[in-house]
Amino acid sequence: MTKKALITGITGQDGSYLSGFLLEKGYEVYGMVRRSSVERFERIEHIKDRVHLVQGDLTDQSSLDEAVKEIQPDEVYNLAAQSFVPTSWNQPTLTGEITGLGATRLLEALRKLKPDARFYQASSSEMFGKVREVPQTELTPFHPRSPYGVAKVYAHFITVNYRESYDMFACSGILFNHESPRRGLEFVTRKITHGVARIKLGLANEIRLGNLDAKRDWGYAGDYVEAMWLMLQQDRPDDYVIASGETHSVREFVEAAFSSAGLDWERFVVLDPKFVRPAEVDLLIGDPKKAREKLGWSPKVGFRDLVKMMVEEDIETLKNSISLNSIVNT
Ligand code: NAP
Ligand code: G4F
Repeated sequence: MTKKALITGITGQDGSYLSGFLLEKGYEVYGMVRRSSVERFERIEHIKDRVHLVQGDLTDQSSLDEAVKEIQPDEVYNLAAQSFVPTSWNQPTLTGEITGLGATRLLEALRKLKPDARFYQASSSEMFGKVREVPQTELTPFHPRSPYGVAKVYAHFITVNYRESYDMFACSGILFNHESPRRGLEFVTRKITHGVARIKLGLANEIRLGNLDAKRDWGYAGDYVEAMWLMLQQDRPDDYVIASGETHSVREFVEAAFSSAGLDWERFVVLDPKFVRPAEVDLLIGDPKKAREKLGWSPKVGFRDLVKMMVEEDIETLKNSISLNSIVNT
């Protein structure tokens, strides 16, 4: 029988890749979307006709109950969140409501209305924050450094708790940073690659950035959604670190992005204290050993190829929109 998957956050980066992946596997895909005065479906435009969109919001229990009751999903992927770390200092309680308590609301809906559904929680390497060991594993203690990280720790442990209290098939994927041409423009990787594309095409002459020394373990989002699915296909629910096992500084990302467009980054990057955070996560590097051994998962796209893919696609997309505009204006 065709399996049904419900994805919260389907309009986000990961939601768009996961829905494409599950459609390829033959799933009937349901995606939760929030009401908005303008539709923001660009990331799922190519599959919009093949997925069922249901209105709902992680801050609203009744919409979650209704969705679960109606759909009766076999698998639920909770990807929705206020996911931008700097915003979590400006909107700490909203971040807690969505990113933290949202997970409990969804788990409650499942406990009451579809307790045998398999549940995936989008946990984050931000939970490690001020890291207690290098590299970070499933057993490394958490020390979050932002309201976002704190909310993710809560959501992580409520997932563990529902597994232990109610015997639910609930898993957390502790995913390290993963990027793609569909990444939001506010995150540093896409801010850089989009900025490089604008500079290359003569549309800008600088990129303003904060801390270039921060190090992240960056992978490709298209690879990481497979790991989410694999977790829900196991005999037992468990938590897994999903990472590349390599770390690079923001400065290295900048150098690689400018050099893949044939540009010298030092002529264009301006340091701006506005983008420095009140508390920084200095170094993230994950150990994906458990995922490799138990899920048979490993990433396919490496750091340099990821940067190149993002720069090339940003240049291509901008070029196309410039020529489209010039046709419209003639
Ligand atoms: P994203 O692009 O920011 O997408 C977030 C999604 O959540 C969007 O679809 C957004 O909808 C939705 N959303 C926000 N508030 C909501 C609410 N109140 N109710 C329902 N939906 C809501 O994030 P992403 O990069 O795809 O990440 C997916 C998940 O993985 C997030 O939980 C993130 O925190 C986590 N994570 C990401 C990474 C990473 O490196 N990307 C690493 C670890 C963990 P709108 O389109 O309407 O805004
Ligand atoms: O790209 P970022 O904003 O991602 P961050 O904070 O690591 O969070 C992302 O990954 C997490 C997984 O670890 C997810 F849970 C979370 O939802 C999100 O997807 O910033 C990366 C680094 C930071 O150290 C930041 O200080 O880049 C540094 N940075 C330097 N200049 C900047 C900038 N970040 C942004 N966004 N903008 C800058 O101008």
